[in-house]
Amino acid sequence: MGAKNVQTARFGIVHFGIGAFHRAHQAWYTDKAQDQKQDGAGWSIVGISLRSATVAQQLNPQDGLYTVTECSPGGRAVRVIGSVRQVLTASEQPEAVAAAIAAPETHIITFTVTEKGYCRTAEGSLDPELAQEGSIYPFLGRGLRRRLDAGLPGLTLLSCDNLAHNGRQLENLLTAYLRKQDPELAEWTARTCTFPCSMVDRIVPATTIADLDAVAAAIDMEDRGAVVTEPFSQWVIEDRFAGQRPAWERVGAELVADVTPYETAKLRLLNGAHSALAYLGLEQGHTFVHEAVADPAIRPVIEQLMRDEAAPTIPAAPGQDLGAYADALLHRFANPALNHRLIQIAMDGSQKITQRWLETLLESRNRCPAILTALAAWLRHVRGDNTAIWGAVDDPMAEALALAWKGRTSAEAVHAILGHDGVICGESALRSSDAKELLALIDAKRM
Ligand code: CS2
Repeated sequence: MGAKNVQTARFGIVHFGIGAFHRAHQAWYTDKAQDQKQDGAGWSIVGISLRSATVAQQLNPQDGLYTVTECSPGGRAVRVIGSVRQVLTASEQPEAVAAAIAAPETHIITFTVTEKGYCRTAEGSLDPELAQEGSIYPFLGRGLRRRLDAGLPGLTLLSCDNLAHNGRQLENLLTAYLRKQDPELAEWTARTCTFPCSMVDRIVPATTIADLDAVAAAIDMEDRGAVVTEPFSQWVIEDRFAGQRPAWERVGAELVADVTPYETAKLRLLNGAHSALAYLGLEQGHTFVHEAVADPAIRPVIEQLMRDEAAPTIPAAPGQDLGAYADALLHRFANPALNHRLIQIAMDGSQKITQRWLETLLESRNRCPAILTALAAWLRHVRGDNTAIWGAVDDPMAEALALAWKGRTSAEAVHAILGHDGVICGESALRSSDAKELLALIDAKRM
């Protein structure tokens, strides 16, 4: 790995949430853009983990270098990535995080902090209880305040999480935080920073010991920061940058005026199908996505969800073929070389199902039996039906969801979870006809 030519960076990106996804996606694009560069401008990333020091311990001793392995039935392709300069652990190095944001060479802050990292209420506004020390907001507030004081320009804050209108959400949430903490900074941020929306796509299973062993055998050295992924990758970015950016479009990223059709299709078809595969698949005893999608009892539900229920709610962009998109997704899900665990996708369902299923249900003019079948499986999952085999429910709302089921009938629980004042619902409460159909499905436990 030492052979990779790491440039002295003149332009910086600060990234919050340097997990496997970022390393296989934005850092991979940035590395490829570096290899293509014609202008001599070097870009590098300071990665930040909010709490855990694990990634810092993996990558810093390797000078930030690590491998991305693309797995397909045809074999494995390994690439060394040299775009990450350093990893900081925010809880231990708050001063270094503020300094990275305030560095004159920093132009962009990117985010993959997962849905729950945005600290939202069920209605989608900032939850002041959650947006405390340790969340992204105080770190952003301190770093941006230093830029203002130093007379430096604003930044592009680019959300790369699976949220609808992710840039707008980040903008609204950060603005709400800053208005309370530092109104002058809120005004400066609104005037000088931009918050583009983006659609990110690449399936990145959590790295296993077997993956690390396979990489070590392939490159003849240990790589503690290795990530594995599929060959496919997509990144569609709203072209709204406050300053400079890497030439990501030279290596496959698409810069567009409006991300909405791509983002909505990805959330409702890919992620919607993924969550359905997770809850239906776990109930059937499957471990991996490729097993669940091959199950003749599950596959028709997935096809119906994507083609008949989600796709008709999406006004496609010119040239966007949603039928072909669904075909391609089924092919990607079937990749047997990936070993993508259903339990990984089942995590944090309370933060995911609104944009993956409930918005389709609300916007659809037709019945959506496949989504309701998946929703019934999720409700059984959070009731605890799968815990004997798959362990405790991993969700920030797990306790509230279990409580909503406790001593209640299915009808009462559905109301407590998905009604107007429900645990997760807010604006996207179920229509009464859907609620009725859902109830029958919960208790029938069949597909
Ligand atoms: C998955 C996503 O874990 C999940 O919830 O649906 O991480 C999915 O693999 C990515 O969005 C694919 O781009």
